[in-house]
Amino acid sequence: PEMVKSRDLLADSEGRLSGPYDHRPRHAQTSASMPSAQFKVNDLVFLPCPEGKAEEGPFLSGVVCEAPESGDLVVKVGKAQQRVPASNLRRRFIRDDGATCQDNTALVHLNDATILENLRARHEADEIYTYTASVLLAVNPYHDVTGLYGEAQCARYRGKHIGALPPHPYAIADTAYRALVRDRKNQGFIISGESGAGKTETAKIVMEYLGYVSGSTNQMTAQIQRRVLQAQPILESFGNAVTMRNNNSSRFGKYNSIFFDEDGTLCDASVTTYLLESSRVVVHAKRERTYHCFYEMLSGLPDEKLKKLHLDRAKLYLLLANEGQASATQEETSEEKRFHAQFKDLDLRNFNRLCVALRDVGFSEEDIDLTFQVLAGLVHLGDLSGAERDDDDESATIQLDEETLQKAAELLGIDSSELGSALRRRKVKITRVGRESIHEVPRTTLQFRHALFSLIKALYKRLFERLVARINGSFSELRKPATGEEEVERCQIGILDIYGFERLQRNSFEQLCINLANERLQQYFVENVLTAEQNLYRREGLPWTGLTLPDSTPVVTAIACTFKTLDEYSQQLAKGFEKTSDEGFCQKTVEEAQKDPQRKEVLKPLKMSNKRGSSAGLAMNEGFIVKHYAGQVEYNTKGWLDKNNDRLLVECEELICGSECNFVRTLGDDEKSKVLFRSISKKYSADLENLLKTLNQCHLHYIRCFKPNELQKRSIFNDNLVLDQIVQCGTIELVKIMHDGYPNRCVFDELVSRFRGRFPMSA
Ligand code: AD9
Ligand code: MG
Repeated sequence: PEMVKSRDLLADSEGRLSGPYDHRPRHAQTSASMPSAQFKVNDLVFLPCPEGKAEEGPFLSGVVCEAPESGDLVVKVGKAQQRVPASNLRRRFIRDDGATCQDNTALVHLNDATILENLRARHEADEIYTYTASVLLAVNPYHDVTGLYGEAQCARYRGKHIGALPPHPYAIADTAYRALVRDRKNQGFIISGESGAGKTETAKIVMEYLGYVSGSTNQMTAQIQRRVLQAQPILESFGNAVTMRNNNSSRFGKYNSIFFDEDGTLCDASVTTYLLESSRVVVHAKRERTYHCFYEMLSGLPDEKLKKLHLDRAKLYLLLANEGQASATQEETSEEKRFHAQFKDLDLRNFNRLCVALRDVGFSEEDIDLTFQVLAGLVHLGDLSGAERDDDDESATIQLDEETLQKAAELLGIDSSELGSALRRRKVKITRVGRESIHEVPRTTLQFRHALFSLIKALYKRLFERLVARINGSFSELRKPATGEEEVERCQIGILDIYGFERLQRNSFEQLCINLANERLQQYFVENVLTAEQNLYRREGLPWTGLTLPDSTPVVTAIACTFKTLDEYSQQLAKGFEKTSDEGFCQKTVEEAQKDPQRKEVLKPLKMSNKRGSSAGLAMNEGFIVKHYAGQVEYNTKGWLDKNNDRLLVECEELICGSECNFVRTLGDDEKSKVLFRSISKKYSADLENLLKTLNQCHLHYIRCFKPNELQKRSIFNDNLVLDQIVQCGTIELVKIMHDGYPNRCVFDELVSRFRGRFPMSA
């Protein structure tokens, strides 16, 4: 009856939305001035939970008992009564049949509390999907919801209008597919949400539907379809890992493109990946793991193959254990083993899944063996990492375990003495009286570990890239041979599944890159959905007060400037300038940012919380703070100058390029020009801009994933956690614009021709 048009949203009386950086208490932030006269006795309301009781959730529900003309209202919450200013209240509505809303914009009272209540009730009933106008919200169920997916469901959704059936990614995928066939326009899916929210699963669900709907009309399409789906487990084995927040966390971004010819038949596919977190291969936090493939290999390879690779199923290899295992106590080691034991069965299952997938994508048995051989080589290399030397004795070299060295060298096809000497000594150019000579100097323990880790990281990263290239090659080898005629015009549906926003205990270069991507996508969403919608209203001369939307530009600029400074410093380090340091880079970044009025608002020096340093124990020149749309993150800049350089130490590169094993040799980077520095941040930023350019040519569909709890458990819905995600991702603004806006639109000429003569027209 009384459709309250989202006046009670985040916006204040002038339609201004509180920005994402506003850290006032949430109830102040989300309140709207609403005269108390608007409430009547017996109205159902939500009120903010009092400070200090946050664990009960952000809102309490109550009933208005007294509603005076002016002044506070009296609200009954449970048995108690309390006085509350009207501006703190949100309206609540319970339908007689208790039904939830499939589309948030249809809620009778539209505010953060009712959206939350709707999502919660739907999650409880395993109705995990909810629309918000054209955007699909998905709350991770953390269990397999029976009957939700599969061919029978695909068939149900085929050709139906959005809204005809319960919300589902199939429905959006069907809309996208039909639009592609009808309009011959590229379509894109942006799937976002924080780590563990369900992006990767949702991306697979979308791809499953697209495979289904585009038919397996002939053997080629059926095979491409299978390869698209089978590429996913391969990428997950090599690019996903157990983290604190998600047991299957993607540590790279990916954009899957599926191509269709004129009649909508699947005809090709490709996958682009972004910045694999290569540091995870050599270090990972406690209660986390390195990439799945290592554990899967150890669980799944038959005994005789393991023996050939000199691997022992029961051994806790250093690369597979958390940092510090080299010097761990027995107790720590058994705790670590217990932690790993819980994944044994899953690893075994996934090993088999991986092997099937590799074969399906066209890997020969030899290719598969070689892949595991390289992985095993890395495991043995990793076991050298505990080696040390007497750093007081300048002529001493690292004490490497010969047997381990041999195993690693053999598997990688490298001469073991060459491997040993590259790890033990570095080459130094010395110029004396105009003459240059190369000397070999023993590496310190620190330098040795750096050389070893860079070698392992580079090999793994290139192996991953090689797999991606092979997967892409496997699509093109299926394509019809060119007939000499012009290539048929084809359109694509792209599916973006990128790592979610991250705020860890310790945030490094990788997190800044990940968060930049999220920042850019959020900006894109604001510009292309929210701003575009408002601009349209203005252009059409519709009455619309407008909302002030969050603006990511200052953060994006601040990060771009940070990367520029980082490049300068990384370059200097690569050239061997003694004085270049991570600290110097950090200091310069902060100083530069403080000179710019906009940047200084979003990039700040660390706050010293005590004498020892910042909250993470860092000194001033060891990090900085960035205020992202999704919250404030403290970055630790240790090691960034090196992390930003894609070039491997010359000595190590020579080893790879000189390998006797063909496969390993092709992982070498024999760039003849002796450039010492190749910027990772520059490549990443360029990749990101290219991605956005591609997206720009697509009609976009958004799916927002939500994580209901931090425990990765079913049936738990943490209101505070979900509300934070709703607020951060701009859902509130979206709902407001879509709800107050004009959902049905039609071109003027069409309107006239459709309705001409039906209504008496004046003038
Ligand atoms: V990360 O940014 O890569 O760390 P994602 O990709 O957002 O993250 P993911 O898709 O990996 O999260 O989901 C995490 C886990 O939630 C999965 O491993 C499943 O166990 C669970 N999940 C997610 N979506 C569904 C679903 N639709 N049905 C059942 C699901 N389980
Ligand atoms: Mg993922």
